[in-house]
Amino acid sequence: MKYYVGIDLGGTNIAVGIVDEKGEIVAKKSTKTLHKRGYKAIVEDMAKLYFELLEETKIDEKDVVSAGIGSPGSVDTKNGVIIYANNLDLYDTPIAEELKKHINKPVLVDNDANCAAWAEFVAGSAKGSSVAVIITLGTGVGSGVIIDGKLQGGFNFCGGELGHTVIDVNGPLCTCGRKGCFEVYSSATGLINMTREFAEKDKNSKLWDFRKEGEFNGRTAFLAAKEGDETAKAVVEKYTDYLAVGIANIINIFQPEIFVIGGGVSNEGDNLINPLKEKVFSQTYTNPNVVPMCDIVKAKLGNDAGIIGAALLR
Ligand code: BMX
Ligand code: ZN
Repeated sequence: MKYYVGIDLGGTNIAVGIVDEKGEIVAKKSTKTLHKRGYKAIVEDMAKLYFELLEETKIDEKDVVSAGIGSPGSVDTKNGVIIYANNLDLYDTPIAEELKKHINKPVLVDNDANCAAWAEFVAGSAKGSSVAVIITLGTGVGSGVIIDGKLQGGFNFCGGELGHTVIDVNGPLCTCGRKGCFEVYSSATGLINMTREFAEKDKNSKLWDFRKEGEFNGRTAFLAAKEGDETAKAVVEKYTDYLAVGIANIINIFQPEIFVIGGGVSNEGDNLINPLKEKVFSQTYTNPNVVPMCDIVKAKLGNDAGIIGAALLR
């Protein structure tokens, strides 16, 4: 059996996993990113976790073929360099070269959402499709576009950032500098902001009561809506409306065979996806009664997609 190392470099955690030929995680470990310490210390921790995993699984290092890293931001996949990841303070960072100093294997690097998309394409919900789009609803809205078996990054590796297409020109400022990006509304962060905004205006609502230790999270509105709270239902409705606009825009551009939704918010499952589908298909340029249309589905690999996709990068 051959093995591959997958590393998911996030704003909060670094997760390292050993993945087998079938795309299944054999073992994984994580530690805090603490990005202020710089990339060399971060990479040292990646290697440390890898060697601990080898030890624990008794996998022979000779059977490990390659390693892959998924990072937020723009990645020069040809040279294994993080061009720009503002949330990690990384610019022009030769991360593949650095990891190779510790792990003497080929190291590939790609954007985090591209890795998740690749995992879904190779071993998850988008398996076998000709054109697939995957979005992740997490801290941001990440995305990966796969056409004829290839991730699309544009000529300068910075393409396919669907989270930074504008939905409202007068909307709130996005971290990318534009106003009203898809990410501002449809990320888990956007959902939490929306939840807080509605709840603060209606402190008699269940939505307000459903705070956990004074905080809202990505589940609060959905949970309170299930209990029949009108303010919470309004949040879910507004959130789904914006999400549907963003998805319909993407479908109009790519007409993917399959559209996969991942990231924390996708855990709502049918509760989110069924009403969403209705809203999306009422807006796409054509509809399922005229031509075959893509299906919109939940990501299959959940949180592990980042590790699996990074491990399976080729
Ligand atoms: C942002 C952008 C994307 C990333 C996405 C999801 C940066 C640093 N990040 O849109 O490259 O894929 O967030 O990131 O520019 P996550 O943190 O939600 O996984
Ligand atoms: Zn943006």
